[in-house]
Amino acid sequence: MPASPPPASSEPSRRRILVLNGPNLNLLGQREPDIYGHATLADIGALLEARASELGLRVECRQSNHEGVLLDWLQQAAGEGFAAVLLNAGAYTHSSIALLDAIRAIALPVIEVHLSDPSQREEFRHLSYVGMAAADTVQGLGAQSYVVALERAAAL
Ligand code: CA2
Repeated sequence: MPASPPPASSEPSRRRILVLNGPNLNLLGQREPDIYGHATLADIGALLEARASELGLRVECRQSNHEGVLLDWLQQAAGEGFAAVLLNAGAYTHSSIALLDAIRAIALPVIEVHLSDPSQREEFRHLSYVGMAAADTVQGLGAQSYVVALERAAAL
């Protein structure tokens, strides 16, 4: 009797988490290290991949300076098979009712992430439209905010 074929992959399928970064976060590590730290977005991606592997997850990191692109990625996330989204919307956090609506509209949990603690900064950063719809918020821990947010996503 012929041997049955091996499974397509010996690795059990791992839940995928989408990490979205908004405007100017591509500049991380180059300016304002006193506020945002020295880690680049690539460094944060590497940190997340290492922790995701320990947690049995996979991460995919994206960045855009365009509000509409962030909206498209949020709307497509469930269809692309992601289980949750970590979102640092940058300054759109404080201005985008469109992001608030999108987070409310999609079926996936979205965890708001910030490197700094906006509540301890200028008054105009105290309002978060993203936070009004997000399942959770992690802020003020520098690059570690993303890692803690990933751990929260794993626990969901
Ligand atoms: O603390 C955060 O993660 C923020 O989302 C960062 C945003 C800011 O508008 C939010 O209030 C809080 C700004 C990101 C800009 O990133 C830069 C990185 C390097 C140099 C300049 C800006």
